[in-house]
Amino acid sequence: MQTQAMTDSLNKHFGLDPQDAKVLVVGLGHTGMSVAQFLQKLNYKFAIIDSRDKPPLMDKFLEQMPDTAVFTGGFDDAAFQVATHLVVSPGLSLNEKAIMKAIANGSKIVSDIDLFACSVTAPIIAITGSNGKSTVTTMVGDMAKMAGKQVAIGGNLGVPALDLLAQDAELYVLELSSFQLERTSALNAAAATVLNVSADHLDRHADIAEYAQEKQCVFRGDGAMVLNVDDPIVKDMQEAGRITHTFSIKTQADFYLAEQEGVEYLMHHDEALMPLAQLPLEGRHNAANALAALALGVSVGLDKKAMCRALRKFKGLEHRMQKVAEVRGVNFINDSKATNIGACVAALEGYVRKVILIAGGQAKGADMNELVPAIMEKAKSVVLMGKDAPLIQKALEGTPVPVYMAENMAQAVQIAASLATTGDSVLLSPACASLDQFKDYQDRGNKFTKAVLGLTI
Ligand code: UMA
Ligand code: ADP
Repeated sequence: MQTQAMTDSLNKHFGLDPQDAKVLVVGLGHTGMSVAQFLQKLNYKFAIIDSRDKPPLMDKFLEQMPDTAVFTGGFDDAAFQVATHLVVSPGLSLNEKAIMKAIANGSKIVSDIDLFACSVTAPIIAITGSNGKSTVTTMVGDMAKMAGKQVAIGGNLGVPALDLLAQDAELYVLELSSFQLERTSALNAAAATVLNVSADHLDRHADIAEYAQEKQCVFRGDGAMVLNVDDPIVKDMQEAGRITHTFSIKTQADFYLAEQEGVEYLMHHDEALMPLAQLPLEGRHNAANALAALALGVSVGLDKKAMCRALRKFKGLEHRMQKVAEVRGVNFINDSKATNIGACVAALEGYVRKVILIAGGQAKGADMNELVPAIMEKAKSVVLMGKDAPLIQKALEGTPVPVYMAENMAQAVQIAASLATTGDSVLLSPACASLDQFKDYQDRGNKFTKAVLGLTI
């Protein structure tokens, strides 16, 4: 889109007139930096503020925009008072005192996703949900490439949306978090999905109903809706008069699983697309992800054969049901990205034979009792670690599942390995965030891998 068309669109949607608007970019992380570059290109007047003394992208910012006002080390009231518009980074709550005050005084909230949505004419596929966003976003991106499309992929997954504009793509695939969606009003995706809703980020959202409502914002506009009918909250998001594609791994839907002559297939209505066994991923929830990706692809007209070719080649993402090694007949699986209960339950449900589960970390306000039925059904024993291990231990009191406590990952792997016999699986699927004991979920997964590989020596 030409610059003039972008500013016209931003003016129409948000009153962002390059002559009058004074924008305050709140947060100098990846999002803030991408917003600042975008506003500079369009000649908007803006300043940037971050509550930290030295935000991560400060040096890069000063180098690229030495003449732009930048405030750090707190939220200075004066900076907020003059702002007509605030672009608040997703890591910051809109309930911050300074932000609430500015809104009350008439400042408008615009998100980086709004700025992006007003700046493209190519279709957008938007993907949200509690779990599976990154997997499905990557799958859809691979499918579009395989179908010969010039596609740009990003959002919550790595590259900030506004940085994708440089690629001038024919199709954009965006992973969107509830934090990005709660402050976005101008998105009208050609196809969108909420993959599932389970308790997560309840330290930031009032309750699961509010969290689900924010996810539902992905369906604003008139594009195709892709709905998981296995999830009661998502199923209820259906809107009359909209093009809808449903998917399910439990029942017949537009995209579903069915057996034909002893082979289980990914189906679209009565067309068998490919045998499920050709999807090279562990875990039954990945069948749901593949069906969702196919439904999104069909919504924007991607070729089904090309999409299936991409699925057959899909290797999965690191730290999501990733097979680490088989040691003395025991399979070790790294699902460190399972930072909430829904992901852990999905991982357990995918197993036929009982596993040894390693879990624990920061519960983020979730009710660990919700883990109990899946653990009782699918775990032979549980090894717990991290800050909220006692919450899971308490939830499992009175059940027949043996619980072991570990100080660190190396010890957890040792204990799990000593409990396992040939044919067993040891599954790291913590149901919790990692930040109490690790740098992030990657660090936790890497420490698990290291400990497992150490077992062979
Ligand atoms: N922060 C402050 N003060 C500020 C601004 C930020 O303390 O003034 C803190 C935040 O509380 C947060 C951290 O800095 O802890 C980063 O926040 P940010 O909004 O600046 O983050 P960005 O660097 O812009 O990255 C964000 C997403 N991060 C979050 O939503 C926390 C990235 O998703 C995303 O890749 C990026 O935008 C580009 O779109 C990461 C993430 O963890 C992967 N997302 C969460 C998740 O997936 O669960 C939602
Ligand atoms: P997100 O980007 O939403 O965090 P990921 O694809 O990174 O999703 O996967 C995060 C965690 O959720 C991993 O533990 C993964 O095994 C699990 N997971 C992936 N897809 C699903 C799904 N459809 N339902 C439940 N859990 C899932």
